[in-house]
Amino acid sequence: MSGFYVGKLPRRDRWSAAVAAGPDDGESQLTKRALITGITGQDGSYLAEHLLAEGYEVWGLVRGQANPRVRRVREILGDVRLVRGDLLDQGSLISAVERVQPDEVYNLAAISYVPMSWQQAELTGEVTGLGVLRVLEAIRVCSGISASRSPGRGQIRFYQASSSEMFGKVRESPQSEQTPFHPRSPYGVAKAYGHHLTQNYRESYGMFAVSGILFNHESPRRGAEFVSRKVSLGVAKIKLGYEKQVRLGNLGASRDWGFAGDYVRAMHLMLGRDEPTDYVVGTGVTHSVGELVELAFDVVGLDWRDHVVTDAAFIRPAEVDQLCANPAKAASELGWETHVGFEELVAMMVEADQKLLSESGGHAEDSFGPDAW
Ligand code: NDP
Ligand code: GDR
Repeated sequence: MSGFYVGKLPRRDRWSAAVAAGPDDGESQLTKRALITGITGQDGSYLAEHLLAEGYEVWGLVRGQANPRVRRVREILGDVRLVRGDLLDQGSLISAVERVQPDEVYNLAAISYVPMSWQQAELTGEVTGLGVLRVLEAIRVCSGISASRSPGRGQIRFYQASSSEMFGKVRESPQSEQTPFHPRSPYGVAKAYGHHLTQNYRESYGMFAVSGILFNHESPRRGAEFVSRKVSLGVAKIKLGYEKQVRLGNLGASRDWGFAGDYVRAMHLMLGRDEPTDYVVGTGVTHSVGELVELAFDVVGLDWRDHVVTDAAFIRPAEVDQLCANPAKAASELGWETHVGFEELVAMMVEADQKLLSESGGHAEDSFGPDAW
């Protein structure tokens, strides 16, 4: 199927026409439409799969003239439609929202690799921070919302991908929706801006705009620069004889790690609530990087001490030492829970990378290389 398959009327007019046609032909019969920024990333792929399974029509925003990751999106997500746009370009976002006429917008796009945010701090501020403003403005302008004109029924609902990195040097543990922020990287600072701005658009304009404060979540689709995937790829390469060692930074840092497939369900649940509000999403259990490493080598029957080298090049200018979620609000109000535990997640990733490398002769297509900083 190609193009617009629900006719040429603008979205709001289609809703009016459906309501006018009577209760049997009303809103409930319209397929919901979601626009996802960051469709080529880990979460974009899992969220798109989830929404397609829920019966949504899913559109993904893709940047660039010939984005090489589009091929992977097409392989995993054949039914997703794509629209061009860039979080650096306000006009492109307005055009994308006008074209798609979404019911829901999920803003997952970001420069998301924390070390890169020190190397390209200004770009991180532009994409991860101001990009949120541009997406909110696109929705506001396309919806005709202003200080004197509130959104009506059927307004576009907005999800912002906030992060536990905002807690940074944590003031309390575990961290809840009430815990103050103390970000430790330009990335964390940019996310805090996007978080506050989302709240501000909710309060200023009455928009249905919410943030999910998500803790680390991983999968076999995780980028190779993040520690979980760097370790699972490293272990698989060592087991298969392609490498002898993996070089890592701070093994003492602790994170609350979960499975990405579980976390995208929470995003969708947040936009289905009657009232917009923010949620912390995590497991409530924390593990050190060292524990992750030991477990991953255990999966293939190797001793991590024979293969792991610590390298100062991977130590960050300022570290987030420990994160642990208090997901009580998400559990009680959204009914959200995890299905995949930490040990199962690590085994899943190591096994997936062994399969990937075995089938590709040692080449991991989406890898930036385990040494990439
Ligand atoms: P990824 O790094 O896998 O994906 C990031 C996405 O952002 C990619 O699709 C990338 O597209 C897109 N992007 C980057 N720059 C731009 C731009 N200028 N315009 C449009 N798109 C752009 O991230 P994840 O899937 O892991 O995370 C999704 C979101 O959730 C991010 O915002 C991240 O910061 C946040 N988050 C993630 C957590 C996690 O543990 N995974 C935890 C908490 C928050 P391209 O392919 O073109 O580069
Ligand atoms: P994080 O994830 O910074 O928490 O951000 P990452 O996996 O990069 O690091 C987690 C912890 O591992 C330590 N570490 C290493 N990290 C990397 N990448 N490479 C190494 O070699 C290495 N050695 C030790 C780090 O110091 C850190 O303490 C992720 C991203 O997805 C963000 O976008 C998201 O917002 C947060 O999770 C929640």
